[in-house]
Amino acid sequence: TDTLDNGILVPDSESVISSIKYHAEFTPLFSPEKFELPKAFYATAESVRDTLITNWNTTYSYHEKMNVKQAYYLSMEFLQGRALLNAIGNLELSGAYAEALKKLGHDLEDVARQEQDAALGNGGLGRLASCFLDSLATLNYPAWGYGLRYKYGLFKQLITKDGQEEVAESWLEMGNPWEIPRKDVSYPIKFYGEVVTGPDGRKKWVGGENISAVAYDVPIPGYKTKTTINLRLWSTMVGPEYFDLKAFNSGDHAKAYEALKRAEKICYILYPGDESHEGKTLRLKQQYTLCSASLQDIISRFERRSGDALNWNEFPEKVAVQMNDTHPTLCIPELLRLLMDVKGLSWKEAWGITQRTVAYTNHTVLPEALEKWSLNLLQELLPRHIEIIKMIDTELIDTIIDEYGIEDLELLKEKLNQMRVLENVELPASILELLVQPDEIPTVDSVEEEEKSEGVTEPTSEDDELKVKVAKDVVVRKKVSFDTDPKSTKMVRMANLCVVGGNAVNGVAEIHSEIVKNELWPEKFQNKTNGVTPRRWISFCNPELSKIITKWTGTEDWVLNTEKIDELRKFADNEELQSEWRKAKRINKERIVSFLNEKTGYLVSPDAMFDVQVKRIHEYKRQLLNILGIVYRYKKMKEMNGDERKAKFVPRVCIFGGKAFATYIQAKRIVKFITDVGATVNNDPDIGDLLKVVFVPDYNVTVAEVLIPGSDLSQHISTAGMEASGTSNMKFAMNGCIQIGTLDGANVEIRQEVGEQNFFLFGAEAHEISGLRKERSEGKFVPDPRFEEVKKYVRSGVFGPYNYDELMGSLEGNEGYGRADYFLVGKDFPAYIECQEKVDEAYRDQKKWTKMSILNTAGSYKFSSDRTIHQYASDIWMIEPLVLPN
Ligand code: 26R
Repeated sequence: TDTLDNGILVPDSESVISSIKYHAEFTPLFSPEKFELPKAFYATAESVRDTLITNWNTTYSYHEKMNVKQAYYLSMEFLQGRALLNAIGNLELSGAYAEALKKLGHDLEDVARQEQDAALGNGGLGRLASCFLDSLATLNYPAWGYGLRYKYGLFKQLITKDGQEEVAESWLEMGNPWEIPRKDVSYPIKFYGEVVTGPDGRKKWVGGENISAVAYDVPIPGYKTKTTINLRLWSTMVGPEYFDLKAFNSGDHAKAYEALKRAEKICYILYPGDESHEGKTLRLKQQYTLCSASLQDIISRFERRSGDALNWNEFPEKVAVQMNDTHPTLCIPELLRLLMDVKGLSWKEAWGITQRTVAYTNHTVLPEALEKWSLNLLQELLPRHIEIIKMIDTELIDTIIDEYGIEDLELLKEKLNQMRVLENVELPASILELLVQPDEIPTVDSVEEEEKSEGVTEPTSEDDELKVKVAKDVVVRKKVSFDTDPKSTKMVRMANLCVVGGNAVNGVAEIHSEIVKNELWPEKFQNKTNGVTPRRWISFCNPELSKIITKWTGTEDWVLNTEKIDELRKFADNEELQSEWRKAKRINKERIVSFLNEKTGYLVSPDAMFDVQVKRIHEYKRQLLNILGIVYRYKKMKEMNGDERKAKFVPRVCIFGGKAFATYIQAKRIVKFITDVGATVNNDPDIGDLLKVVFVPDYNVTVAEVLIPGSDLSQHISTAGMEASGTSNMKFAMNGCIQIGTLDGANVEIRQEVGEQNFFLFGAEAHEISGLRKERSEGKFVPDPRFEEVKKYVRSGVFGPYNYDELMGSLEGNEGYGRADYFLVGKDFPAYIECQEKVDEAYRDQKKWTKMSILNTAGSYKFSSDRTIHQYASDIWMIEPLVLPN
């Protein structure tokens, strides 16, 4: 065992062997006699966990002692993927473990493949949270993640002859070696019930349904540092007193378990994101559980660390809470409730503290993904929170009136409609009154006069004051009818609540942050361009490339200081580097070949260009544009003879991967379409290796780690203005993969960094989109004949009997097909296929292509999540790194 400069103990392979053997012997999961792969994995993981726990404890007690400000990243999703290779990589123990396992008869890679992906997330937003944790630990920031411990992660995707099928992903079945259950850390969570006022005048929330949230800690190791931070995941349950023994004994078993099941159910499944869909109450319970448990935990830590010097005004000096999208918005009313009702602070104090503590990141501008909760549901489930939300709304209205005045009522109306937290809810009476000019206020005389003119002879009321009040109300309501249709549902707009309640609001790429900005608090709005961790997304998933980067930059420092990668730029033409670069890519492509063969049965050639689009299936991401481009290519190939074909086209393997939300019919049609095209093209003897179309089932973090290093071209082709950032685009660039893309999200910045000549750009720009949609709806758009040709070809039945009318119809706006090519596939189609021809041309010149590839890696250094995290730390959280003493 050795000690490194940074004080880290590095065990040799002998001590690793004895630790693995120890765990193999004393882990009751498997029968004793054999040491097969599953057992080898669990024993290895547990041995690594020992080191993680030691470092976790050291980190925790140092943070406790120093009592510095800490950031908390609250997220409904963490898409962690596998942990073993990442943990030993970060701990610099890969060599020791590989050697130890070899001596025990196993290959480290095979052992690692035993691990289940932890897929507690849907896609970009969840994976970003996980990259952030890696950077936080690596950079020694005092920070934790908080999330939910879903029993079932994101569904497993099967591809059958009917397209996608979903199967529950029971990832905890064999136990999770990376978590530490903390049965002693639990908090009460309440739903429903009612609000009463206590004798001390404080509001009290009583009755209702009561459950507990219990902590499970997942240690997150940093790279080359002892700092090991915590991802605390909550699970829900009730105590044994909720088991109804009486009911059980009388034979009513269902009733006996009822309370238990109701509590446990909350953490059963990860809610599918990427489109807003139902299951509302459960999702709201999940969100509230995350917020309440985490805040109670944070508050109790604050109190403990403060000791006798407890001062609530210092709370924001010790705590920063980041809300990952609006999903944890209930943090705002919950923190207010805890501070006022439990800790006894005034509204004013509590509101000031809350605003200084929380901040919000927006990850999407798709209107259907902007969270709104019905006021009635909230009222029922969280009665105290709705009182608080109404207070916030009232204060906000005051602020808006102060800002815009009451002279221009149309403007005021517009602003209120835009910015209020409550939607379709009438303005409070006090505010309505404010909006009436003094000379418009009716008097007793004027009211009586009006009554007379309307022929009313009997006085309607004896009470003059009441009479005036009613009359005034009528005047005001007439005057400022705030479009509150009494029939529309009253809603709470979570993003608006976040904007008022938080001290910072950020978008996730420059172009997206520009779209998100709002004029009322310009100082709150910021940009924090996303990033990805270079540990998982270069070092560990692409050792071949890593060796080359280390060799040509002269040091391994680039893993921490990615700007060093930029030094590759000056060797981009160097033949030796180029040849090493191509060899590495080739090895990675061969890995993909065997992977695809294993998963799909298709055998593709590594000589072909690997063209990859992997991401959630969504209309705005336009997998349909990609596959229609492929269909066009196929059709052209079929029209030529063999020699012409070979001369004109570069051999390609087109790879798709991604999950469609289970009830998103159109997305599922797209999956089916892609697999149908594959079945036809891949079995066409005329085509051979010139074109293959493969849909990789069950795309996840682990699949990404195989596909990204071996790709030549990757596609990021969303309708401009719709992809907030994208993060796989960054991973592909780092791995020397050239992109074809639109000017959307982080593509804009990637293109700027890697150089325009090294990026295949096409398509309409964000500012043109609404005009183009309008043009379409007015029937002024004339589609390119090649687009018409390709749709007709699909409809002719070449890809089998499935009826593609609806899919093709959606691109035309036929009656009954909905949105008239809302995503502008038809508009961008010609530019796209022409751009793809340029890709072929560039690929033929391998020297040029390799140079472009090198320049993509070199120019990608900005997209390390280390950069992003430093920006959050210094611009939003105001926290500093805290390096553990040796
Ligand atoms: C409200 C609920 C139904 C819901 C909607 C949308 C739940 C989850 C989502 C997922 C969204 C917000 C998401 O993953 N957004 C992605 O965030 C990435 C990280 O910032 C971006 O790179 C990506 O562009 C964006 O789509």
